[in-house]
Amino acid sequence: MKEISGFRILLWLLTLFALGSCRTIEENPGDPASMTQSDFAIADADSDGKLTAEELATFQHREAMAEIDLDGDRRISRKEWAAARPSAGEDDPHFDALDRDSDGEVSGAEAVAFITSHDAFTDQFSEVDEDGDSVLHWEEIDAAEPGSLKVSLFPAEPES
Ligand SMILES: [Ca+2]
Ligand SMILES: [Ca+2]
Ligand SMILES: [Ca+2]
Repeated sequence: MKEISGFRILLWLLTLFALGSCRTIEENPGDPASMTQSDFAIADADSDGKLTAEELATFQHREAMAEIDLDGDRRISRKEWAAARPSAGEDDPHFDALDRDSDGEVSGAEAVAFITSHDAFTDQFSEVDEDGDSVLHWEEIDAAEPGSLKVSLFPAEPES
C-alpha cells in the first residue's frame, strides 16, 4: 500500500497548490506538513540545531522523492513525473520549469532550488521563523500550526 499512500500525498499537494476545489482527498497524519522532532534531527543535515530553508526543502523533497523516484537514482525522470502525475502526462510544462538544465531529469538540487524560490514556501518559512533569524529552531516548528510548512514541486496557480 506504500505506493498508494505516496500517491495520496501527491494528490494532497496537488489539492493545495493546483486543485484547490478538489476536496475528495483527506489529509493523513503522515503527510509532509507535520514534522516530528526526529524528522527535525534528520532534516538538520549539519546538526547545528537549526534548519535553513535549504535543509527543510531538502528533507521534505526527499520524503516526497521516496515515492516518486521509482528507480531510486534520486532524480525524477520525465517518466517518473508522468507516473506521479498521470493527469499532466509527459509534456507537463511544470516539469520543464523544474528541470532547469533541461537534461530531462529533475535533480535534488533543481527541486530544492525550485522549492526555496517558491513564494508560498518562503512566506511560510518566515511565518514560522518567529525570531526572524532566517533559520528554524525546533521550538518554532513545534509552536507552528500543523501544516504551516508545506512544500511542493507543483507550482501554485500564477497570481493575477
Ligand atoms: Ca542546520
Ligand atoms: Ca529517478
Ligand atoms: Ca535537470
